[in-house]
Amino acid sequence: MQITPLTGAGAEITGVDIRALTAPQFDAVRQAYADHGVIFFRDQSLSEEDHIAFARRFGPININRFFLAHERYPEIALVLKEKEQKTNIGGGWHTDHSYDAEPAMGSVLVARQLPDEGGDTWFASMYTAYDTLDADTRNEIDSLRAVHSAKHIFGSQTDNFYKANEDTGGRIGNTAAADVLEDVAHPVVITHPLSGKKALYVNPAFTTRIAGYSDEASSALLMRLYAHAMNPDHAHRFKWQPGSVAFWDNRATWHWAMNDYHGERRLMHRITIEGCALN
Ligand SMILES: O=C(O)CCC(=O)C(=O)O
Ligand SMILES: [Fe+2]
Repeated sequence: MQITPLTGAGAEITGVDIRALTAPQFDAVRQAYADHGVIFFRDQSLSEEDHIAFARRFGPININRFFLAHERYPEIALVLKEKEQKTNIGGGWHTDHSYDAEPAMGSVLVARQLPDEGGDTWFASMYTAYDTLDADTRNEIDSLRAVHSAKHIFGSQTDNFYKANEDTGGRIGNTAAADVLEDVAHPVVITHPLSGKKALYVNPAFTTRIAGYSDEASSALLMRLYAHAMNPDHAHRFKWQPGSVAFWDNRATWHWAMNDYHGERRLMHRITIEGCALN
């Protein structure tokens, strides 16, 4: 088994069948995941059961409240864009689940049907984003907290790339679940629960404000942090192939699913693993 760091973010793990990881291989995979924030595998052949079994080795599975589920396996959420649909899921920089008090650890995404060209996913390292901030900004944000919400993204009153309208074909199964979610606050800089490294933990989709700042100061700081975190030097563009698997950590990375394959169908199976409160 070989672990190769990639440009920008993440690492590729080769020479391994993730259906049959030995205990030492599993430990090495988990360490690579903690160190790099996202890991990629190629040429895997996972059935739905294999996918579930791999995810379960990392923790309990989070059943998604908003996305459509696989018809036989409720643990698997469908990340689907049909031929005739124009918007996709995740088409902007974000990290999943920051609107929860205990945000999910991450997701294992398996490619099931890919367009001939396009449909890549970008991942950005929030370890690198934090480490490369100037010292004054790091000092300013080290003790701040930010508020996160899902209402404006998944709720019934939204109008954005996730919306369950005729175009998205009701991909978001349950907007009412988002309407009743309480907003939560997390530190702007977290100590990552697996690696112990510091990571920037705000994101353009779900973070609504810096706690205790005026609207103006809050937007100014968030815009500055986002502009820095979006630097392509901190990101890796992953090109999917049949058999590709990506496993990202929501606390150490952002991701962005490109929407450049209109007229073709793309189907991914996603399993999300529970996380913990962040400090
Ligand atoms: O389709 C993808 O590549 C990722 C979509 C996304 O944002 C997610 O599954 O959380
Ligand atoms: Fe996502």
